[in-house]
Amino acid sequence: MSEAEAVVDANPQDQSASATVDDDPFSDAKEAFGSMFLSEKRNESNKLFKELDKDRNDGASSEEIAQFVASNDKLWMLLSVNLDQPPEVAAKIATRVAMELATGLTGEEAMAAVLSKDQFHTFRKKYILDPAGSQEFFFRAVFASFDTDNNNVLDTKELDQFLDIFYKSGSAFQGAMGTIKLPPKDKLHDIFLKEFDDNGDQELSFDEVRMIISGQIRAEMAEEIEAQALEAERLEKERVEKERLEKESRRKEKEEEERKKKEAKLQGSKTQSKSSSSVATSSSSTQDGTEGAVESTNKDEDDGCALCEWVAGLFGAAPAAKA
Ligand SMILES: [Ca+2]
Ligand SMILES: [Ca+2]
Ligand SMILES: [Ca+2]
Repeated sequence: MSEAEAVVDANPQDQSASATVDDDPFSDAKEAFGSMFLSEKRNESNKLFKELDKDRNDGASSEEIAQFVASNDKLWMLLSVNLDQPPEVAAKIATRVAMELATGLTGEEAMAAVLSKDQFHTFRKKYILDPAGSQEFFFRAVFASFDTDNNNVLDTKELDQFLDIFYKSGSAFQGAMGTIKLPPKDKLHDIFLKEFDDNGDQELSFDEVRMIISGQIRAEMAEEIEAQALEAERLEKERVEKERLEKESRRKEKEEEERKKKEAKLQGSKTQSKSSSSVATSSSSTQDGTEGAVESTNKDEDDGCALCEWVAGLFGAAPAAKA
């Protein structure tokens, strides 16, 4: 196992900034001279930098920062828990965000950069040691985890995945909308673009959705979304009712059709019965033998109605008359 792997595999808690310094009983003495000129935090940063700079080129590559991030669970644990990401995925996202924030570059450029000791310290002071900064780091990591193509804006597909977090029960972001009832997702998608896409490029940057990710959604915005949600609900109810009425009217039409069909059939039968009534009546007394068979063949058509029985009786009479 290489030294680098050993750092990653060790308990992350033991590798945190303060633990590393405190574990060395001589650290104060060793750094005493430097401390006269540099702050304690700066000394800690320098020590950490020396540890993470495995190839000793006085620069921190993204691979070296990746190992530093992996050993600082504070940088990725929240992301892993809140977005249900495996630790290694969350750590990878956190590394990208760290490189971007430390260099001021984006995407591939940031990952290809090498951090100086100063850049590392500035990043550590601003985004790890400062509570507000570490919250900002988390929000940026949340955004980054949805910006899957690393271009720093959420396109349509990425925004859809981002919106899912508001519908997931138990998600910390569910509360970001307060207690409002969310509209269907395609509707929320439109609302988000309408409300947050300040530059109108149909994509959302971190700054455009910062309010949402940080849960500082404006009150009137929540009201607007709720109003739109209620309107969407009303329209949906209207649609369902309309569908029900249409179905009902189709059913009635069909019933009417059936009724007319039967009536026509009945008319036809009456006509037939009129023309053959004399024969039927005259032969009715001799029909006992064939009646059962005829009744059973007519049963397939319509079961058990008085009219059918009556019709069956008529037809039952006819063949016998021929015979
Ligand atoms: Ca290095
Ligand atoms: Ca993107
Ligand atoms: Ca935009």
